[in-house]
Amino acid sequence: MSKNHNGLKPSEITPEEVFFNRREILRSAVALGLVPAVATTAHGAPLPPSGEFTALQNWPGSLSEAPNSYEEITSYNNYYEFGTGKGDPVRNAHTLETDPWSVSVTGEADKTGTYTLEDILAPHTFEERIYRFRCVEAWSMIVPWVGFPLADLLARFEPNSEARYVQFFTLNDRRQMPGLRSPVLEWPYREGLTIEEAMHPLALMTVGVYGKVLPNQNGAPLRLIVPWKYGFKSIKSIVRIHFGRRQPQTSWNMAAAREYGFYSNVNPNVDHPRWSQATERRLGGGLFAARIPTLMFNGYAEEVAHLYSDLDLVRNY
Ligand SMILES: Nc1nc2c(c(=O)[nH]1)N[C@H]1C(S)=C(S)[C@@H](COP(=O)(O)O)O[C@H]1N2
Ligand SMILES: [Mo]
Repeated sequence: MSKNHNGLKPSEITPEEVFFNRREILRSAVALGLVPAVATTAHGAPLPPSGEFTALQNWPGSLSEAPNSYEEITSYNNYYEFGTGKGDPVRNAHTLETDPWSVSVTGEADKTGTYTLEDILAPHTFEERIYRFRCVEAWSMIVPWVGFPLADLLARFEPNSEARYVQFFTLNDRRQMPGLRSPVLEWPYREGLTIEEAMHPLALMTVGVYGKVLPNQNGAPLRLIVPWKYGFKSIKSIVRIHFGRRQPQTSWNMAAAREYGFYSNVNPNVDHPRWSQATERRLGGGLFAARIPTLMFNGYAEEVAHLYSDLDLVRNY
C-alpha cells in the first residue's frame, strides 16, 4: 500500500463512513487471502504493547529539576469524566477502552477523515520532555512526559489558510465514563488553541509518562500538553481535531467565562477571580510546604511570549 510523503495513506483521506466501509471491505479481502494483512501498524511506531518505551529520545530542552514521582503524577488527577475528586480518576478510569482508538479530523484542512491511533503515531519519534505542569488550582508538578510535537501531526493534515484555530474533543461515552452523568461541564470536554499556539514546538502530543504508556487517568491514549498554559488546556483522550476559522468553544470557558478565558496562559499577574495566581504549591512537598512564586508563562516566557506581543493579557486571560 503506497504512502504519500507525509505518511498518510489515500484510503484514510475520506469521510468517516466511506473510510469505515473500506475498512470492512479490506477486512473481508484479508480474510479471503487477497491482500496481506499489513494493516497500518506494519512499519509504524504504535504504542509499545509492553507498556514501556524502549528507544526514547531525550529532549535537550527538558528541565533539570527532579520530576515528581510516578505515584504523584498518576494518582492526583483532574479528569472530570471519571469524577471531580483528585482521587477519582485513578479509581474509576479503568473502564476507559483505549484500544482500538481513532481520531477524526474535520474542518479547514485538506486531509480530513478518520485515522486509527496507529496511523496517527506511525511516522513520529517519541521523546521524553521534562516539563513544568501547573493546574489553575495553584498546584504544580514536574513531569517527564513522552510524546512528539503537536505541530508535526497537524502539518500532516495540511490545514489550509482559513485554519486560524484548532479545537480538540475528548471521548464522550457514558458507558465508559461515569462522570458524564453529572452536568459539571458541557460534554464532550473540548479545548482550543490558535493555530500559532498549536504549531509552537513546545506543544506536545502526549502518549506517555515516565517512559510508560499513559495510564487512563492521565488521558490515554493521546492527550495534549501545553506547558505554558493552565492544566485544563491540556485535554485528555482526544477523539477529534477540528480546524476552524473562529475562536472555538472551550469547556471551562462555557462553564464560567469570567474565570476561564480562551487563552489561559499561566500568568502570576492576573488573578483568578476567586484566588491569587501569584504562587503555587509543588505537589509532593506536603501541605505545609512553602508556596513558590509562579513564573510568567509557567517559566516558558522566552519561548512563547512573542505569540502574545499584540495582546492585552489582562483582558485576554
Ligand atoms: N477530558 C478532560 N481533559 C482534562 C481534564 C478533564 O477533566 N477532562 N482536566 C484538565 C485539568 S483541570 C488538568 S489540571 C489536567 C490534569 O492532568 P493530569 O491528571 O495528567 O495531571 O488535565 C486537563 N485535561
Ligand atoms: Mo487544572
